[in-house]
Amino acid sequence: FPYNGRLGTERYYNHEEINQFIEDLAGEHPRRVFLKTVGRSYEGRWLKTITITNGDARRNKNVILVDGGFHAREWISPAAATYLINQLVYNLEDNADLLLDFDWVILPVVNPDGYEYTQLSEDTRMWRKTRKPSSSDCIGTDPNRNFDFHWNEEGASDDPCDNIYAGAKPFSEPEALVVGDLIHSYVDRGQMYLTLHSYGSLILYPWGWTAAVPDTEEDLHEVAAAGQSAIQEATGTIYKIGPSATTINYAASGASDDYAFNAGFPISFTMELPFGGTGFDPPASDIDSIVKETWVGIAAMARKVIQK
Ligand code: ING
Ligand code: ZN
Repeated sequence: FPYNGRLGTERYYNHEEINQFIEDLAGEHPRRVFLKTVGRSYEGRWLKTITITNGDARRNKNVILVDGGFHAREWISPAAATYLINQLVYNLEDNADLLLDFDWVILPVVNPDGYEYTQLSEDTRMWRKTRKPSSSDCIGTDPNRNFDFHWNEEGASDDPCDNIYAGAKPFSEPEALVVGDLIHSYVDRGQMYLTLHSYGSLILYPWGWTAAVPDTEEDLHEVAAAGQSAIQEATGTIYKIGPSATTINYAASGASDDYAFNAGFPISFTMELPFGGTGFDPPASDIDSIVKETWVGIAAMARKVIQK
């Protein structure tokens, strides 16, 4: 398949490989691909964004901001981000419209400490959180409960031993703060924020912190529906779409999609990739079909944003 690019879909890659990949891309395409170091994880891993443009040097283009790897065990998420990068860099022909209207900014692994930890052994494979010690013996904070918007109100925990521990304070985790800073630095041009999680085959939009829905729910729904139907047409996979608080069975505050939406991204989604038969650990042989399907949905949503 010609567009799998430098990092293919035959296996999962570690954080260093993914960082090397985006660095190489920027080196090879200096006029249209840009690398930026935006922070460091608790354990000192570099957080780098890749910005992909068509090189037309038009300033102040609209931006789509995408991140993956918030939760350590959700391996398919960085894989989907990697595939999206391959598409936007290598498949200019099919994606010309998506790069005419947007610059794409991607942070493929938000929580590399957790991601690396899950690769150590079977015992650590299901880790979700960051790896920064807390006030107790338990380690880590849920980075998707750590954002400074209705922090720790609903569906988040004060207990450092819980998987949804909100942290000692908003943005206590350097990784979450980096994403918060990215959201602010691109919000003026930001048309869509997309955070990739697994699993559940869902496209979720705000709010997560309350069952109330935003005034602009129709817009959110319309864009999500474009992704949903493109995916169903392509593979038959049925995604559910809706506000996160009522579409999954729990409200949750302090998540990044609510934060981005509140900051001013008019479209903001958490995309929960499919169960894939095994949940958090689809076999490597399933990566290819899942990430291609995901890309179909993302491209359709971006095109719907262009039309609006
Ligand atoms: N699911 C998300 C989580 O952080 C979510 C669901 C999305 C909650 C948006 C709140 C807001 O719990 C996974 N799989 O992590
Ligand atoms: Zn997640």
